Amino acid sequence: MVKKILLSLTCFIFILKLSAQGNIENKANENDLISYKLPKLLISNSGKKISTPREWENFRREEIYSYFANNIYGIVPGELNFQEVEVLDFDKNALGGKAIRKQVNLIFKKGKKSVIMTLLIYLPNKKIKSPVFLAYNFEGNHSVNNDPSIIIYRSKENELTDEKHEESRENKRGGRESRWALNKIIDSGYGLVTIDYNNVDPDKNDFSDGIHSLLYNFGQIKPAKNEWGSISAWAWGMSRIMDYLETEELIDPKKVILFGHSRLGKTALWAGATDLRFSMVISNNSGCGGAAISRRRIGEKILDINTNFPHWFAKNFHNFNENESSLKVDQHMLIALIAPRPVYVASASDDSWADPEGEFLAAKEASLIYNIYGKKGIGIDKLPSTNTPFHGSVGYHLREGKHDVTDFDWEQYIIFANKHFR
Ligand code: GTR
Repeated sequence: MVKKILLSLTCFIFILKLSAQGNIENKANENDLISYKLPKLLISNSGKKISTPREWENFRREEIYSYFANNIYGIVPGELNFQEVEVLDFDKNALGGKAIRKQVNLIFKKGKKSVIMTLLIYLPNKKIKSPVFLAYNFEGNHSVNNDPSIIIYRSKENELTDEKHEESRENKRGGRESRWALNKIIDSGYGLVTIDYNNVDPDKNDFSDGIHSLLYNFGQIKPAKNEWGSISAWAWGMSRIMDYLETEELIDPKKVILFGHSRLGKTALWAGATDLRFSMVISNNSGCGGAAISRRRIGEKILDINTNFPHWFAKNFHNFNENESSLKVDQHMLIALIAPRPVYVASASDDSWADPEGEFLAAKEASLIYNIYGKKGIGIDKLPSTNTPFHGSVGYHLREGKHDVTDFDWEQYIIFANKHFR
């Protein structure tokens, strides 16, 4: 008994000590003794206090960005632009006449290697430049809609022409329609630009294929420890698509909204942090390595993600397996890199693997930067109840249900985009 009391007393004193340490102190979980201290957004590495957009942009932003680039996602070790654009299809009478459909190949070449990115574009059938959502899809362009004219992409390794494979590819046509709300998007005056993320870098632990191999130095077979993993490669791909969108007369390049779900939500955040041309970023259920605070260690942890997906991040990120507290950043700082552009973080109530509360807290902490710009960030302090969206410069909602993208999510993104663009 005396032992028990002594033990509880020691734990109590331990928690008190931790709470006295800093101002951004959070407890991960009611029943959890693990406390953590977030690195401070507004104090530079040399201890300087940041209070103006200029101070933020001139050095604090850069030191945070470069830390993420070298230690988490990996730097892109060179430059490569597409050499050719091949228009595969242009139809002014798509989706029953209300949309224009365009399909385009962006062709990248280096030595004997090449990568082809096949874009599927739907735009409202209007004579104005449309704002667009730019988003990767998981299972091929033809999974996004049932439209029989969507070209099925065949990668070189996957060039199986036998009937069985043809049939299985056909079966996926429209298979992911429920995640895309395409009619809502078009009816609200937005376009959708999408591409299978495997086109840029196949999602497997193999660095001999995809875009990585086009930027190797002589004799190199895998990225160096601070160089790009797959997420960084996918983010790079979004920027190259943006290069093309800037030349597309039917699209307003000042209104390109990045959207991504899950691993692609992580990608959207990193792409938005890297490339300032994207005017808005939406991350849906992005979780660990996306919007969720790593130090909470709730749901998926750095060790889990680096074990299950060893190719997603830079090799340097593996140094932080079971070692989150030695990171000089946490994911609220990734969201902050997008400021002052509007950013949306969305969670789902049953998606505990992605740690909804951790996603919310990161969005809340990132709001400090928006305040410096004279903008309202998220505007709330506590995780809201389900299906109650908040649309400041930082948007947030906790949708009821599982890890997914639903019509409810898209309705919020369209309202959010309308609010900031119109
Ligand atoms: C999960 C993974 C998450 C998330 C998700 C996805 O298995 O643990 O980090 O990215 O996959 O992309 O579907």
